[in-house]
Amino acid sequence: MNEDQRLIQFEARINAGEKIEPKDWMPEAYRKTLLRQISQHAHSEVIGMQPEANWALRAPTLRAKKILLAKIQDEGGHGLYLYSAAETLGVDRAEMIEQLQQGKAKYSSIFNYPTLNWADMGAIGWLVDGAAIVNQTMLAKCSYGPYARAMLRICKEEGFHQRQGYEIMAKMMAGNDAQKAMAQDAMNCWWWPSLMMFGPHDADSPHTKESMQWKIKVESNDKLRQRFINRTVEQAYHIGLTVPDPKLKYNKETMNWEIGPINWDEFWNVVKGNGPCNHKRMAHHIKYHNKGQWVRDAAIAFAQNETFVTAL
Ligand code: FAQ
Repeated sequence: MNEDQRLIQFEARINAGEKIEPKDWMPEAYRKTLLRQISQHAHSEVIGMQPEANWALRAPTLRAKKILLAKIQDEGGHGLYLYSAAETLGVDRAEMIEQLQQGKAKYSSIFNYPTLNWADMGAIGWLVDGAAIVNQTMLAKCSYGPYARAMLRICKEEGFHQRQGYEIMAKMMAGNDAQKAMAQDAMNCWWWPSLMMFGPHDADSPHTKESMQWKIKVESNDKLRQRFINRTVEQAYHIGLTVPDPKLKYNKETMNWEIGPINWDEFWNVVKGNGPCNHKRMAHHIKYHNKGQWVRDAAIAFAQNETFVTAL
């Protein structure tokens, strides 16, 4: 078969809902887009541990601390499944990490904001994991088998994370005036950046058309963002939080909550490395990655020794 015939067969398999597996033929552009997206997703999970780790030693109760530690550990696990899924596309983890540390690979804009009080833990769990679930439930239907399967387990864990965050917010909203103000402040800080997590509007998203054609993404950035808004506005009202958007209004015909304009200058500024914590996040990652070199060396030495002993 020539390249054109292979492409026709590949697209027919995708249209029939089949999963593409690592050893199957795939267009180079499909492999590249998947590698970009999955590795960026993996980096996001790992960098996303940092804002929460800030509170691991300061959680208000032992129960809250145990839950937060379990959540942070889950995020590390998500990073590992995703690096493994990306490795099936022919690039190893060390190279992906090098690309991250050199600024050649992105991670989610959301993790460049600071976590200054306990309510920020609530907002991350409720809003950030809530947005991640909406996006990842869609990605569980992705045409690439290893990515879709990694998403199934990740989504189950994100469901627990979202409830953990909502519980923190609900408890603070049932507390005293100072606690209510902290929760509202966290809502004000995280609402807009959470909406930005879904990426630029469809008309400004260079990758959406091709990614949807190949079912890497099965729904667009705007559609997912709207689903998240509809869900979250109701949850906010339920516990007495105000959505920080004076233009927010319900459209009875479309049954959607319509929002005011998103500040895309802020988004691109953060993506380009100028957010409040970009520098801090990367410096921390590099420092502890270097500190962990002995663990990687020991693992390699152990594996080589095992091979040597087995060969004997
Ligand atoms: N941040 O054409 P599109 C989590 C970039 S995990 C930074 O729309 P695409 C769990 C995009 O890469 C959260 N960059 O691109 C957790 C592209 O640049 P490039 C992470 C962004 O790929 C919770 C350019 O803009 N989730 O939260 C962002 O079709 C708590 C044009 O954009 C994922 O990564 C952004 N927000 O759609 C962990 C999900 N948005 O690459 C710890 C997987 C866009 O050409 C604690 N990823 N860009 O240089 C996706 O679903 C997609 O990649 C999108 C973007 C939807 C993010």
